[in-house]
Amino acid sequence: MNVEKYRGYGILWGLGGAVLALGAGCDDGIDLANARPRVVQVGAAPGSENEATLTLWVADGEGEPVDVTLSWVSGAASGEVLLATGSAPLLGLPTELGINASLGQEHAVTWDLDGVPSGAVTLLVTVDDRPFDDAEGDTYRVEGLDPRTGSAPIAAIKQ
Ligand SMILES: [Ca+2]
Repeated sequence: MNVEKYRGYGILWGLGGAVLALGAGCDDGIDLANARPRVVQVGAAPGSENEATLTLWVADGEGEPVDVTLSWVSGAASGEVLLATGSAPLLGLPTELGINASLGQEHAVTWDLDGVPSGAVTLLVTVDDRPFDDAEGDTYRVEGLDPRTGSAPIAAIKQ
């Protein structure tokens, strides 16, 4: 239900932005454009047994809700990031509160580390603000994150 609620807010924000952009476009020919969402940085902290808390800072120029897809790579091994039971979701993350903050809005999820080798991994983070833009989301790399010992926030680099 919360996802639907946030999407509703996002549509309202989006409409407001579109009206403003149209107004500007009449005078100076600026095209309507959707600012693509981005993940700014990701940190990790050890949690309860075989779990970690992942903290993601997500930004979108229009404050639209953002769907996040997470996977990990460790040497030749890789997999999807599995969310632990009871974790916050990765779909429809609100970004309105971070619209004027350089880091965007902070979100935390709980990662079930079953099957993830010990040591540092590379996280691949795809962020998508569909349905506001039909294009595929952008993917960012976060290198050297250790979910078991914890990592201070690491800057995400666009692929
Ligand atoms: Ca956007």
